[in-house]
Amino acid sequence: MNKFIDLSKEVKEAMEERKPVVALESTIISHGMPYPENIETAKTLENIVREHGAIPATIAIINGRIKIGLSEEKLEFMGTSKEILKASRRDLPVVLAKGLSAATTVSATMICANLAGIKIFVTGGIGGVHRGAEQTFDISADLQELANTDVAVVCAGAKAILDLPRTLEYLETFGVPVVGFKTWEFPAFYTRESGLKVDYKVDDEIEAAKIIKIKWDLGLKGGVLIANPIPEEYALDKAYIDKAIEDALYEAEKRNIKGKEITPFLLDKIKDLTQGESLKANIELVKNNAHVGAKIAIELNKLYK
Ligand code: PSU
Ligand code: MN
Repeated sequence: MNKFIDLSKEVKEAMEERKPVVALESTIISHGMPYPENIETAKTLENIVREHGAIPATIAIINGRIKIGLSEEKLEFMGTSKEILKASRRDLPVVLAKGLSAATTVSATMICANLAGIKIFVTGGIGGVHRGAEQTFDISADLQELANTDVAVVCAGAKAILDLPRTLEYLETFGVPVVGFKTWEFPAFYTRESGLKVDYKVDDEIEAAKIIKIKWDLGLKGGVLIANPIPEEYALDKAYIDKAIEDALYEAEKRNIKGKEITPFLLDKIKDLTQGESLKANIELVKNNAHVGAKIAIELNKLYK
């Protein structure tokens, strides 16, 4: 194992026994949700993965060490400490060298998962091309990671805080398959619809696993994005959430929020503007992704045996 990584006992045993393992990110815990919902959700996700017979591996950096599999105490730390940075690819070496603690974004989680040999990663939404990127150049490092790192990501699409058409164009350019899970529409996180089509729909986890395996068997580097829409009963009304997003974006611009602060700022603002409804939807969609991700991990594991 890579010398910067500490595996939890549960994850270490799972890797040794070649059991299916599912990576989970920590930015959602430290910067994506308020306390205590963040920690409750993190624990629930782990349990969902276990119920299906896979092993959860929540990833974070604590005191300069990459931790794969977090104890309850460490989850608590990630969910409450004010000292936690937000680390994507560019931050990793600095955070390790300085012995700091950081939550890992989709990008950094993919890197760490790949180092540990974990192939499936469940999150809520990925970062993407921000609205106005033609001016700001703000394009999430998540997209380059999907282009380069061999980890499949299960998400509920991307939020309409982003420029979704350009996000999909970017993924196409960099050869990332975007596959709708039981849908032809690219989901927009809080809603099942975005008005944008995906190129392919899969009907079950077996088909998703096959696509992932064949991509790597062909020697094509990079990820596969499995877009799994929020369950109907938890989806928010599109007009309602779009308005909250517009208002949050306006507020961010007024306050000149930029760079890595913008995504957490918008998430928090949208939560306030919707009186917590967006948070509820967020929790339910990640749980749904955990169900699907665990089953894909199990199917992929079978294909490698
Ligand atoms: N989208 C969410 N919740 C999140 C994030 C995205 O709904 O917590 C986090 C993820 O960790 C993602 C990161 O990788 O934000 C993207 O940040 P940026 O836009 O700065 O690249
Ligand atoms: Mn950015």
